Amino acid sequence: MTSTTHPQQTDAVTEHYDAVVVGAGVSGMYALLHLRGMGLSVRTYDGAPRIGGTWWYNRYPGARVDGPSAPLYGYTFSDELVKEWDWTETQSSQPEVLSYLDHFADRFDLRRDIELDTRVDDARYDEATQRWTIETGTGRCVSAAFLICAVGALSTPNTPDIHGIDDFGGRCLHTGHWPEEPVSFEGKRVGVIGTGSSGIQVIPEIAKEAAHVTVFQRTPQYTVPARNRPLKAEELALVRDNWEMVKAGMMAPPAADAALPMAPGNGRSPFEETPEQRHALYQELWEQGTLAFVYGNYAELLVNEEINREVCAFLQGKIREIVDDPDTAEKLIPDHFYGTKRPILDSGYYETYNRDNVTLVDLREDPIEEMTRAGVRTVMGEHPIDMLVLATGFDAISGSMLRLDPMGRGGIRLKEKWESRYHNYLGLMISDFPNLFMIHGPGTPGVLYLMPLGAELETEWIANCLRHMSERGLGAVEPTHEAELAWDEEVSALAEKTLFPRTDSWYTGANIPGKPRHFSVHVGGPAYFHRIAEIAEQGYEGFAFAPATSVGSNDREEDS
Ligand code: NA7
Repeated sequence: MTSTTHPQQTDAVTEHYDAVVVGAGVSGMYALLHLRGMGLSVRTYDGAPRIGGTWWYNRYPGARVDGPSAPLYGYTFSDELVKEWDWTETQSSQPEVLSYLDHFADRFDLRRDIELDTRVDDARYDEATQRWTIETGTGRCVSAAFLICAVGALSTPNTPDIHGIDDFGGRCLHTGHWPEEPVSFEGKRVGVIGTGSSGIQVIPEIAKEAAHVTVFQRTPQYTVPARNRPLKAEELALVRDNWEMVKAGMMAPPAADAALPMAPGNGRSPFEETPEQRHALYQELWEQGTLAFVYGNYAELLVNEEINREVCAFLQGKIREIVDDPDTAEKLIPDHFYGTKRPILDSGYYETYNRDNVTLVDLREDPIEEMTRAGVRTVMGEHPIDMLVLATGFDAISGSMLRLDPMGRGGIRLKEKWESRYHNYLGLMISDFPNLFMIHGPGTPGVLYLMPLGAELETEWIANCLRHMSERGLGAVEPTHEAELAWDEEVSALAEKTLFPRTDSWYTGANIPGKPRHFSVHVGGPAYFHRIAEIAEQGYEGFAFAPATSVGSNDREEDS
């Protein structure tokens, strides 16, 4: 399937592919399957020892899908796959998602084109050959006409710069890079920093085992019961029997005049209901648990301050009701708009603070000064611990692309290009970086949509673009600067209709010191996919294509 060496390329380049995919997680594996299915030669590299991407690395106790779960968190393209994989719980656990991805890789014979333990260290575009040169940490140097970056929106762990952290004498673990072997907390005093989705999932699990848990909280969070339970056979059967309809529902955009462009809400107007009726709805959704608390709520939830504040007050009431100690309860009360940080689902999080072996330190009134050999020193005193768990999240959405830091035309590095803004078009391409495609990059709905389905749809768009080029003898594509600016405005204008940009969160980059504050998620959900299809149908408006140069022409028919 691979082509012969191009004379212009250095001798160091040993193999040539039509496409190199960086990342063997949910997106990268689908890209490999789909592009290979078109007859292209594809190689996939991943630095991890196993496939799965974020589902491999985030193996901490309690890790589960935090969005609409089984069977919606899964690939949709194969009816057989939907029929043969029996999800067992309503909120799939990390081990189950990883097994599913293993099954996917085996069933579609993906492993022969995936190199594991192989991190891509560098990627450079050569304008003369219209090809990318890719170097790996294992000393490989290959070339590809197209570079597909499936590097993950939540894959670059954020490790806080705490003075003395390297001097800590105990074990330090990060939820986003959890060790492969089981970790025992038995008899240990454990410190946990971070109370986002990962912290809220892991803290109750550690508390069941450890001698003591001290939670260091910078920002309190709202969380709603996951109400995880075994999935009933008849529930799975219902989805399978109505799969076409279910799938259509996953892709259907809300009406153009919907309050929230990303989700239809429950179809009721909060302004036509009494406060008692609204409260009854919140209570009903709380009892139901899951993300129904967002998607079954009023569509105004994420756009209207008044409604959002009412929902916050309801949730604050729940915290005060659940947590026995009033001081601890007050420390746990958040003050941001509900849903503008990632909505969290938990299994007994607030209840955990009623245990004798759990203490909460509010870092807003008692900040960390430093780590010592024996623990964490805050302004008010020392907290002795044996182990430290960092549940401090990720340099999200743009972080993994910046870590890859490809070099585009004229030697420009992505870090330079994205210094103050994540310039891109459709979230899929970047000007000055021809033939480089991103999946779940900034500017896509990524983390606010069903990620496996989003990866399928983005890959299919990319594949159609490659087909368009192949049929016309084109060798390079990139967006225009003007199209990028217009896209940035379009994405920002949509976000401005919501409360999202008003909260400091990893969506806005506010969790990483020095990162430009920029809400870079497309909040249109399914509408985004209709928009990018429309642009393709209109002849790829906003993209500039170049004919294939003779030296760079990699003539896919000949290569394949
Ligand atoms: P998150 O949601 O970014 O949470 C990280 C937490 O760590 C959050 O509470 C942060 O507080 C806290 N944090 C980060 N840096 C520090 C420092 N320096 N000191 C104290 N506390 C800190 O990451 P998760 O891994 O929980 O979840 C990420 C997504 O992955 C999740 O939404 C799922 O979709 C999967 P902050 O709020 O920034 O003040």
